Parts: sequence; structure tokens; C-alpha cells
Amino acid sequence: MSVRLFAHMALTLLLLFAATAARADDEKVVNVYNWSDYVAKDTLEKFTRETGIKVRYDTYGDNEILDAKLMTGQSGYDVVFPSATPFFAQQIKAGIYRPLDRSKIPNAKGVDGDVMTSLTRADPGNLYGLPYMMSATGLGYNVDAINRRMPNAPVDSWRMLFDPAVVSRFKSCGVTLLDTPTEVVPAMLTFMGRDPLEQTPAALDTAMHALAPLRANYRYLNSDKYRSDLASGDTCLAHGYIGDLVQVRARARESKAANKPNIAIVIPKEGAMVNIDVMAIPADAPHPDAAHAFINFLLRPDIIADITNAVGYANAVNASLQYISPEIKNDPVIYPPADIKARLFSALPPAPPGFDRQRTRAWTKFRTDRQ
Ligand code: SPD
Repeated sequence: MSVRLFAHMALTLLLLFAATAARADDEKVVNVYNWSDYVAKDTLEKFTRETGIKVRYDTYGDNEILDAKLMTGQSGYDVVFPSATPFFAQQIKAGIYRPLDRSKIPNAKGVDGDVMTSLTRADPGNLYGLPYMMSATGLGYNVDAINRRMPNAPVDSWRMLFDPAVVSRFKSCGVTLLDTPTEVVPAMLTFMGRDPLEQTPAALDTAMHALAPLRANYRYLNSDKYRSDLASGDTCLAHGYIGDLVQVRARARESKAANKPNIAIVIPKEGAMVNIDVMAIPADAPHPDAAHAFINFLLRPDIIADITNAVGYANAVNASLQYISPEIKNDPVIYPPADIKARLFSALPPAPPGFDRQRTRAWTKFRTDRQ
């Protein structure tokens, strides 16, 4: 063998080795994009300690933000957490997810069968997602601020947000709405006694017409900021995800402030939407093995119980109940008893063609119209 040929072979081998090593090293990372405040303090650290896989973690506050990133493609994320309907369902149809390899997620066996069945509405055959956390959407309010302004306020009703004679009483202490029509429109339709899941131009028009004159009563529309403002007493009434409101209530209770707010949480008596956020892997995820390992870790009963205890959202792993604190397990807004469950409705199915754009346009106009 000539010296030249030998040198060439050696170089090729070296390059091959370097490429394999880089790939292996690369697999030691998982890029996660999740809702804010949706894991326990030590979840990511524990995962890295046990698996050697480093977690790069980003957060968002709205399905719309995640959707825009995923639909553009090459997000670089390995695990994402969309809400089952309508977002995850639509994204599956767009072909942006990779089927899960269940042999790499043995803990999926522990997921509640009924929850898996209800997920088939979004993910027929349960191919692409596994449930993470579940919650209704409702109201959180500052008990003293509301009582001072309206002693007999209908606190168990959507009237608090949508009845002009009621919500206008709270304008001065700060009322906020979630910044998504997929939550606000169904809530308004429920309040009006209509089918909350109707996605027709007529239903959208009805809801938006009722909302328009109320706009000046809402200090802002945002799906993240309301939590710190309600907890600090800067606002007094918020439309929010129940788990987030549970965190607000805990934060307010722990506050050292002399005038710390007393926060109450309500699932309105007229009915409320409940949704499941799922874990899924984008088709172009750079580290699919690490992604499977991460999902499997999150589904471990003790790990997901720690998360439920920390974030105030219910999970679907039955064996986790033994690790969940009695305070959380028995909280009727987190694990609702049968009478409350009976008034929850599942989230919106995918919208008919063209409707999404129409709804977004109506929402953008509402958001910017301050009157
Ligand atoms: N901080 C976590 C928020 C999770 C909210 N889930 C959204 C459900 C949408 N219907």
C-alpha cells in the first residue's frame, strides 16, 4: 500500500469517527418547547442526571405561537406540547409530526385508557401524541377587591366577564382575557346559552358582536401576564387556565406582602371548556431518540406527580395519584368531582376550511379596538 493511499484511508476513517462522535454527542441533547410554568423546578435537572441528556428548554404562552413555529418547519424542537384540539389535530393533518415509537416509551402503558380514547378525536389511532396535562378554563378573582365593588357579585358565572352591568363594576381593578379566540368565543357562546363548539360565521359573528362593546372593560388580552398581575393584586379578575390560576393562588398565599390578595378560582356554572395538552415529536426533530426518552421520563408516575403537585394541572397517569398531595388531589377545580365534570365540554374540533382565518381576523380587530 502506498503511503499516499494509507494517508487517505486514515483521514477517511478519522473523519468518519469524528462524524459519528459528533452525532452521538448531538443525541445527548433534547430541544423542548413547552408552555411556561409547566414542569416542576427539578424536572429537567433530574432528567439530565438520570440520562446524561442535556435539555434546551424554551417556553410559550399560546397555542398560536407554537403553531406558527411548527407550521414554518425546521423549528429545531424535539418535543412540543400542543393542545389536542383544535391545534394538534390540525397539525397532524398538515403532516408535521413523527409517529411515536411506543417501544421507546414503555411508561405509555400507564396512561388512562379513557383519556387515550378521547385523544383519538384529534389523533386517530393514537399515533402521534401522548397526554401531558389537562385542565378546564375558568375564572380567578381577588375576593376582597370584587366584594368591595359588588358584594353580591355572581362569582360562579361567566356573567363576571361578559355581562356588561357586572364586568363594568370591575374595570377599575383590572379585568383580563386570555388572548385566544379558541377560548374566549366558546366561553361567550356558553354564557349566551348557545352551543360553545359551533364554528360557523353566524356563531362567530354573534359572539364577536357581544364582545365588541365589552372591550373597554378589559385591561388587556394576554395568556401569560395575567398570572403575575392577579397574584400581585395589580388586577382583580382573570379569564385563565385553571392550573395557572392554582399557581396564582399559591403564589399569592405565599407572598409576604401585607395586603396579599386572597384568590378564588371558579369553573363557571354554565359550563367550561376542558383540554388536554399532548407531547409530540415534530417530523424534522433533530434528536428523536432523546425526544422519546424525554417523553418516557415525563410519563413516569413519580415524575408526573411531582409536576402535577407543582403546576396544579391534572395528569392522565393513574399510578401517579399515590404521589399527589391530598390538597391537590382533592381540589375540585383540579380533579373535578362528577357534578362539575358534567358541565365541562371538550375543546373545539378542527375548524372548517377558511373559518380559522375568519376567526383570527375578527380576533385581531377585537384585540386592537379599545373604543
Ligand atoms: N402554563 C401552562 C398553560 C397550559 C395551558 N394549556 C392550554 C389549554 C388550551 N385550551
